[in-house]
Amino acid sequence: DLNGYVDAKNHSLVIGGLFPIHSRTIPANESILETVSAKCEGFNFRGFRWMKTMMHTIKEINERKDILPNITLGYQIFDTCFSISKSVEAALVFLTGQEENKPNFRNSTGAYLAGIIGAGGSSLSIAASRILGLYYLPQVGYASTCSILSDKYQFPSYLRTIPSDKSQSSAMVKLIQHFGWVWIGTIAADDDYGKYGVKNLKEEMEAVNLCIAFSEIIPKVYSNEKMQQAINAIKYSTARVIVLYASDIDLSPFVLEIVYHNITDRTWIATEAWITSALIAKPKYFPYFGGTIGFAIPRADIPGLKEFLYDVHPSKDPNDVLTIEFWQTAFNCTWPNSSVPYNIDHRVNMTGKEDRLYAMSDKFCTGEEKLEDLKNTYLDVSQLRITNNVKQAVYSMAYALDHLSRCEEGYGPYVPGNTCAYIPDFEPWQLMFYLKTLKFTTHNGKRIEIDENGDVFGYYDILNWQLNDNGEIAFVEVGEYIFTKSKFELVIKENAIIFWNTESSKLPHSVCIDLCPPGTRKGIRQGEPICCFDCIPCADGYVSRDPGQRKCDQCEEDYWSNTQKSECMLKEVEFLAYEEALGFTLVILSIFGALVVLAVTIVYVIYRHTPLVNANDRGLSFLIQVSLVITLLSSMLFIGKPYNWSCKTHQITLALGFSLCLSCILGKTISLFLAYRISKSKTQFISIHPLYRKIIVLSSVVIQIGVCTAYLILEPPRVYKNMESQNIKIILECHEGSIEFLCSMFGIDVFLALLCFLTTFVARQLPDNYYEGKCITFGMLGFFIVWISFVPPYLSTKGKFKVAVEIFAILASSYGLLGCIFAPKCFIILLRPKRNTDDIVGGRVPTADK
Ligand code: TCR
Repeated sequence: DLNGYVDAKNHSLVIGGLFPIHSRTIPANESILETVSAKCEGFNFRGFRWMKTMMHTIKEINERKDILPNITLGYQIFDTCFSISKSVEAALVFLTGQEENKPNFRNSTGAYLAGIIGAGGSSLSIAASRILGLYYLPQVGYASTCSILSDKYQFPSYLRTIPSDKSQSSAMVKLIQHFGWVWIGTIAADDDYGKYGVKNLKEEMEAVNLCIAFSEIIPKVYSNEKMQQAINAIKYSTARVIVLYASDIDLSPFVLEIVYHNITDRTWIATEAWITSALIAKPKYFPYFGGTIGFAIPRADIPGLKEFLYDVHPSKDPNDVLTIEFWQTAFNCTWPNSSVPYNIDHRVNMTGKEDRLYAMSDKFCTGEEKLEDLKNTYLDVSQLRITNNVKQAVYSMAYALDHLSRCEEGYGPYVPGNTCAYIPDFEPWQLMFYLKTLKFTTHNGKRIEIDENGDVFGYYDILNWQLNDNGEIAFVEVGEYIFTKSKFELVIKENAIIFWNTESSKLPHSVCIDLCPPGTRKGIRQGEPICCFDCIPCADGYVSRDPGQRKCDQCEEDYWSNTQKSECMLKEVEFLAYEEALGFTLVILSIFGALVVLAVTIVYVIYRHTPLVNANDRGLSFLIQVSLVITLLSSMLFIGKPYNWSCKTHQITLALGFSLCLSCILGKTISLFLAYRISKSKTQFISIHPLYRKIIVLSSVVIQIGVCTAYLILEPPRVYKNMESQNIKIILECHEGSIEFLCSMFGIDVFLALLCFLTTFVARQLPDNYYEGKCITFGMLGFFIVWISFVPPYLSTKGKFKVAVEIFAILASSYGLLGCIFAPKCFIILLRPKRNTDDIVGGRVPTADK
């Protein structure tokens, strides 16, 4: 029941071969289950070519004089129908010689079986190898790439001339990283090739923090439900780049499904199994699969193969059912009198989506059909990749046999005794010995070295599907991946990729979530892949400068985050500056005040001989004016950037200014007070001696100076950067140093002010030409009101406004005193000179000492 070819006559040694000449077995009819081998369908031109290549290679080897000169090789080839069952069946036939149930390595042809080439797909090779491995029968694969076949414990006699998928998976990861994709979908065939391939890929991707968006399986036997699951995953995922790990044969129904659902705008990463497959690379699929990028094993030219392939005709052998089927399928006709049934597709109908590989035809074949006219995979020798592997697999077997045949007794490899093995009756493991360490150079100068795992290294071409001028799909080489045991190198020729199958025709962008922009950080989503995350804005005072940061960095001292949280900015320094309107106005006010005081002084100097000026101590009046200038100008020390010196001076000048001013006023009010007491007791008016007044003034100023000096020495005020009250600003302010000292300093002033008030209040009734008593009472009242009302705003404001409030209070109280003490007097001096006399108007003038 196995289809195939045998050429064993006159040969003592044959090589077995397993090729997928059909794509699938026909599902058995359940009502008549018999123990017969399944029938096959879906003629596979590519497999047919591979098989022909094996025949051609054996022919070539037999013709060569340098390899196996005295031995001609035969072959026995079976069609695996791309199915495990057929492969196992074939393996058993190889071993048992069909009827016999005990292996004797003399196969059904009667010749010795050296080893087996094949099978195509990994699952088939694995299945066959499990049996062949039992007897250590050498098996050289040409297309099975599954990574577990490297495991010599499980597959002791398996070798291959194609690199393992381990290499391809790492190449894919490099490619994915190269293009900056991180969110990848995977689709695998439901076999060892697909599943192990995706497993390897997954592991490699996880190692470099790439994520799998979805991982789906294409069913082997068409099932609408399973197919829809895969299709939906593709449709609804944000992954724009998808790895497709499957053989082309398994892929065809999936491709139809993609076309049916009109899924475009995806970039497919192809494995070497379908990148150059004529089944998929059809121009009609280009809108869906254009731009596919993937790996291919190197292409080679095989001299003489083309002629050998063309040398095929069904009339040569009426029993050659495969050739007849080939002819029928290729030319879409029926060979007369043949037992080969015309190909019918038994696959489950894909309801309207069917892409019948073979259409019915009642046309008879004439035998005159021209192969030259045919555009067929079988005859296309432009992409010989796996085909070349078949050739190398046959050659490995031949070279191993050749080495074995050249063994010299006594120098042989087998211990003990350094014995040799002889063709034809050697043990399989004896040939394995030569195969395991095989190194040879191919017809096109490539080196093949089979390592201890039965694997080879080499390189992959990176191909890209582009449309050429004829409207056909061209496999454009856009780079390569070179790998040896220690070296892995990916080279991509970026400008060779002229087409991307995306809406924008630009490089696709496949991420779950875009990199977090500066100002945010990655926030892990519980239970989701690491490529899907939230972008959480940084907290105040923290920034992330680069996109994709995992955490935000805290700004250094004096720095604060900007509103976007992307940069630390120097904090704004706040103080009451001269330049700004508020500061400027205050400066003007204080200078103006000082000028007014100066004007009063000038008036006083000019009229220094008039009674008014001389009344109640001229010297004190001048001192008051001086002290008012000091207090008014001291307010300017509060403005501008605070320094340690300005913090120290401003409070002290202010306190000193006020104590001087108030003590002078006290000097005056005491005179008035005494005058009043005397007027009450009707005794002779005695004025207080000027010396006492000076002593009062001096002593209070000296006390004040003492307190100030102690303050400055013990706990002086200093500049203080206030960062707590506002994050984005540094408030430069003066720290008092010691509150106690400050209070006692101003306490003295308050005490003086109280004394002034009390003394004048008592004496306010005193008849007075110049209303001095009343004015001072009034002035003192004003002074109190200003400073009492100063407290609440001072406590409730911050930063520069606090300073402004204080300056206002200083200015207001100074202006108040100026206005109350000197304004009425200047008024009289300048505008009512008649009243500037010694005469008493309605009372006694307290005569000041002259
Ligand atoms: N390894 C696949 C089968 C396969 C194949 C191919 C089939 C490969 N390359 C080309 C047809 C054409 C790579 C496997 O199953 O291991």
